[in-house]
Amino acid sequence: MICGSVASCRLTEDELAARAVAAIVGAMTQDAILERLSAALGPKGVTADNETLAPWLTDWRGRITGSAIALVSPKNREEVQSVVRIAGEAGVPIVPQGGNTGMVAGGVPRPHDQAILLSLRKMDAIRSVDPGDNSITVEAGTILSRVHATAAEHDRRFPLSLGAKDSATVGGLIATNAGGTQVLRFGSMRALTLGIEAVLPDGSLFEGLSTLRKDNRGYDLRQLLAGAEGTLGVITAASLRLVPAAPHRCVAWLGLETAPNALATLRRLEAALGDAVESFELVPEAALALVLQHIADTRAPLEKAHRWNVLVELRAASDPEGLRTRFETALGEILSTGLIADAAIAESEAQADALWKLRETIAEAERIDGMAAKHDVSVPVSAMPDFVEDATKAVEQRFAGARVVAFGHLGDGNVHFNVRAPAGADDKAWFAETGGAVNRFVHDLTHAAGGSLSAEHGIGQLKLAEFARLADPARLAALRAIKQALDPGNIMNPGKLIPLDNSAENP
Ligand code: FAD
Ligand code: 2HG
Ligand code: ZN
Repeated sequence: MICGSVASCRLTEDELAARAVAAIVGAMTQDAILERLSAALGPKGVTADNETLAPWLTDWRGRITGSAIALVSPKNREEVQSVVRIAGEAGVPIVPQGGNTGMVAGGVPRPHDQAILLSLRKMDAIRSVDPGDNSITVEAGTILSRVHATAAEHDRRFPLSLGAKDSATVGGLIATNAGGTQVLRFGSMRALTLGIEAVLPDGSLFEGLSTLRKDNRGYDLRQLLAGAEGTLGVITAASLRLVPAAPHRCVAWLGLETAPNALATLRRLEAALGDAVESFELVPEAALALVLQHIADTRAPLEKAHRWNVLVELRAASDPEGLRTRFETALGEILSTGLIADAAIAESEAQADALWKLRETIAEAERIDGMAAKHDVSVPVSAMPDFVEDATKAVEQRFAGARVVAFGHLGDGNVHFNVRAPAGADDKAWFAETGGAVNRFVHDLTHAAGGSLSAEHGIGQLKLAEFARLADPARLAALRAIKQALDPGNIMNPGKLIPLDNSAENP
């Protein structure tokens, strides 16, 4: 093996397997590890059964299938502590996993890992809701839609949502600092996380479940664990910020011809309606077509197809008629300027849900259709409309026949700039040959525009080499130093997020 630059460091499968085996045999045999895990968690908390493990070893996109010696499902934080201590003593990697809906294969082991896959899904208790404090405290395995429902029972809202809300867990959302479709108004998961309880790599418990809005006791460990993708510890519970309920909503679908027109429309709506504007999602014609083709019970919301579409949602606590009237007036004025070509406002909750379905199932429709090189990029909001149009042309010119589907969170300066193989091409062969060059091309354009190659999905395994290629050395050095300080044995989700130079952890 020759290790040159960080990005070019590669081990053969045999070398990787040999290292994994050596690591285990060096410390404790696999049987001994399983025995200790079973003793700590009981037989129901540990399985090495291939069939049970299989669905959790491959990431949602189907890009990586990892290997694990066991799937462990602790019931409480003490059991998590036991698992972390056993893994530390045995020198075996731990991969924390929530709903396994992540987009960058951070929640599945690497192919050679022989890891302990630590599922938080059994830890899903709602510990408390405090409406007076506008906060909720839940265990890490609680599914997002349950947080929504529980908040609603208390006349409150948890204002972060995304297409995977019925599977994604609070632990995973925090660990990836997830964004979603309400960031425009309320920010990403970091902004909504008040406190965290976590098991650190040495097995100690960080008891940071406070709901304090102000707390200046030095480095913010809560914010360090958020976005750490499980590399600094296992989140076992979290306190989250709630906001007042806003039961009235107006949802509309707009048709327009350019991306700059979309941003201009957002700014006009904000001027007219203030922060009632909670979501503003860009959907290109090609994404809508994929949804209509692959997702059952969907239909085109406007009479004609438009190059671009936008889904807008407004929310208010009271006066639904007033909200609707102000929305109609604002849309009428924008229509008269020609910025938008057509608009349909949902007349009922069912229609509003149907419009949201068109937006939230894009990822699923794209997955059904075939492979895509996904680029979760952000640039300054004001630069995004031109970036989308220009980068699309540049990619289509550079890679003949490539089809760009760029959609998402325009109001946050974040689109999913996904590139599909030419129509009729053999997906697999095209991506094997061209995928790397496409990634580098899109990320170079993003970098040149002052942007980020990971706006909301994280780095995981899939963006590691590109992160190493483009990140500034000071950022990488600081990440590595923090990782080394908290996890000197490198047992917490190794090979994710942090590119280590010339080592086995950077495949
Ligand atoms: P997993 O996929 O299980 O894990 C993700 C990462 O978090 C891994 O690195 C894992 O090791 C770590 N992790 C999980 N639990 C813990 C824990 N308790 N402690 C420490 N580390 C942990 N993402 C967005 O940001 N915005 C979107 O709009 C969006 N839409 C999506 C739509 C669809 C249809 C799908 C499938 C995914 C979407 N995602 C989106 C991606 C995904 O839902 C998020 O990344 C989510 O935060 C992952 O949560 P999870 O519980 O599935 O985590
Ligand atoms: C979304 O916004 C998700 O729908 C998924 O972040 C993005 O599939 C994607 O590329
Ligand atoms: Zn997204």
